[in-house]
Amino acid sequence: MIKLYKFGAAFGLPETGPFVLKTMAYMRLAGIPFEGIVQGDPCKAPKQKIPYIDDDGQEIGDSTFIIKHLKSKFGDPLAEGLSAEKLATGHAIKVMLEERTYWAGMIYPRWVKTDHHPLIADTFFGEIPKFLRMTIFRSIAKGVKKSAMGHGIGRHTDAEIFTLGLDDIKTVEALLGKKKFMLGAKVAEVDATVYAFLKGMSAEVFPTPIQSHIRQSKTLMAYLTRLDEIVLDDA
Ligand SMILES: N[C@@H](CCC(=O)N[C@@H](CS)C(=O)NCC(=O)O)C(=O)O
Repeated sequence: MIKLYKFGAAFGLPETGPFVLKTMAYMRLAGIPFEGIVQGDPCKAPKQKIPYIDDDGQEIGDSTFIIKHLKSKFGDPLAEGLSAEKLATGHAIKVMLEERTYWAGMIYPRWVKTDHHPLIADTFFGEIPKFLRMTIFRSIAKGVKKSAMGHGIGRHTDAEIFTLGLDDIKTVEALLGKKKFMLGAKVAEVDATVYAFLKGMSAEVFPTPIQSHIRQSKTLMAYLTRLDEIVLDDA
């Protein structure tokens, strides 16, 4: 059975890593069995990022390349019946959420802003003695802040960052409209990404303008409930 290496549940979420939750969601939506293993040390991962999988001794890192591997092995049932235009729409939504909204809605409020540092440090580095924990955590957070500057998101003001993130979330909300799933009545690959990122950004313990928009949106919350029913169990 495929092993999926993940961070694990925390912050009231079934999984803290949005790219892990995306991969878990994809496998559930596509009906691919897997075993989830809590192993959140990026140093052990082939690309030094979580998630990665072990498929019969072959290690593959990066959620997008994992999904490409799964599609080449098991086929692509989630694309059946979808036009090239629909699939392209799904791709554009996926890239927006993974490459921009992630930085505005998750990396910036959790790692660049300092409000939640003690909670994150205690959650991820609880095994480090308390007197050392915040020092080690701050040096990791400094590296993440540098990445946010490199990405570009870290160069904007707080208000600008949340404006960018809200633009993205409102785009997802408008594209979903009254449909059951992002591309229509049938669940598609893009729903794995949309589900994972909306779920992560809606976490109660990390209040942001983006979080409050998601939580107040009947459309988005009903969508999350629909996906929860398919995606969640005890993996
Ligand atoms: N493009 C990667 C992104 C994965 C990613 O950014 N993982 C983060 C956690 S959300 C990580 O492992 N960070 C640890 C690090 O950078 O050291 C994917 O799609 O899997």
